[in-house]
Amino acid sequence: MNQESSMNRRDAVRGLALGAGGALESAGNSPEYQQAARGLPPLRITNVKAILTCPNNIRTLVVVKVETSEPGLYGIGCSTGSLRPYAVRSAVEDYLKPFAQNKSADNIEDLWQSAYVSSYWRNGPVLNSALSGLDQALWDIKAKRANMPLYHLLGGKCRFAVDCYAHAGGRTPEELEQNVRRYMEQGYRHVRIQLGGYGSGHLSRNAHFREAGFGSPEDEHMDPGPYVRATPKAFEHIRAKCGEEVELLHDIHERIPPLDAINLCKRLEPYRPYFIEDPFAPEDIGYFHLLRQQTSTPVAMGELFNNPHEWTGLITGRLIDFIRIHISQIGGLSPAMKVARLAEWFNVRTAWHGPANVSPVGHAVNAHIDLAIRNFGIQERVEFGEQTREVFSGCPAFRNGYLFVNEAPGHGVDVNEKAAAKFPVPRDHAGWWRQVRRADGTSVRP
Ligand code: GCO
Ligand code: MG
Repeated sequence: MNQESSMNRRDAVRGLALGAGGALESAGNSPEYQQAARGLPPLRITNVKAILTCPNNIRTLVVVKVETSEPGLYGIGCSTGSLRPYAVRSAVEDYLKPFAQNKSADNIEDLWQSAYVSSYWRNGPVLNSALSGLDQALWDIKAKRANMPLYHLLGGKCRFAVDCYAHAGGRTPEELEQNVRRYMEQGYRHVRIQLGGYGSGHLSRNAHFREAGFGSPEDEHMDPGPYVRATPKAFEHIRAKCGEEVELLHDIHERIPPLDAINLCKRLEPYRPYFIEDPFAPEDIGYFHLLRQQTSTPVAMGELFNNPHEWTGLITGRLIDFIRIHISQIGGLSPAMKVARLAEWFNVRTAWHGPANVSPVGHAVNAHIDLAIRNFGIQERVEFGEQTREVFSGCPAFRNGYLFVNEAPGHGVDVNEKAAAKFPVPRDHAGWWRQVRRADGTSVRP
């Protein structure tokens, strides 16, 4: 805390007390007085803006900067995830900004609750992402004011660092093995294994829809049979070659019919996966109780969830083992902490979604929560490319398979707006998510 701001605080207390004509009791009723008396002058939100950037040509990252009435005091929040960056920008600048401007930056929960219902219709990916930017920025500001790293405000550390899993891929079991070994040599104890891309589309033959001119030429092809036959063989190979110690994870990515997913989870049980992710589409969560009756393979779910109705039943019914929520998709840190606390009572662990379409700000927030909650499970991680680190300073660092947060006050990550502008959103950004089809052209989720 610098001298100037502590003087501001003293002046604020004095000014408020004097302004009330010395009648401290009546001044003491006002929230401004109560804050000033604690040593914190009232803080107002003065500006809310969305920053879009695409470093390393990965996914468009959207972060929100919230400026305050204290000169130089601002916070940054992550609004990345939705593949609709311009819609998120509009939600931030056309709706959240006028809503939040001039309101108190102090009462995060109250602001979250009122912003959440300010659109009446709620819980969609675009509005939730925008809200997350505001929410995380306000937590950043609060931790900066407290002069503490964010995890301290969440209760302090439950562990010294955050254990992570890396993504290994390979078109053949042998290629996959090489990549698993590479991560094991770097110290990773948890590795996700995928034979090729999600659903191993390279194993599917005869994309008849293409010959028939059905769909778009860039559509991908994937049939369940080759994938569900090859995946247990890949697990068998990796277990045989890489040993029993490494924990193996896998993402079905909702690409196969529910009963195929249940059978696959049963067939993978002998290889002791750490978790199998997204066996079903969010639309099919009713299948989880059937899966539970069939196999003890641990399951992870939730990266697409937006609405509390999607996760409360799965957690309280003990139908999943890891909750994979993409934190900006549910509206930020405030709701994520509630999910984590609910899950703790049911012994469901967290595995927050952490792919390339989470900004470094979002990765830092994930990690601060991971440090502070007892029921943390594992964290998905990505490399931050050189351009990403040019735009975002203070990115979390990886060592020996662990992630370490920056210990600066707040979540520790800042954005350089000039550098962000150097990497504009490419024109073909909408085409990043390709449609997958079965041989006959039927569309596959997602
Ligand atoms: C994961 C995810 C991602 C998503 C991506 C969609 O578990 O990491 O499934 O890879 O596919 O975030 O844009
Ligand atoms: Mg996934």
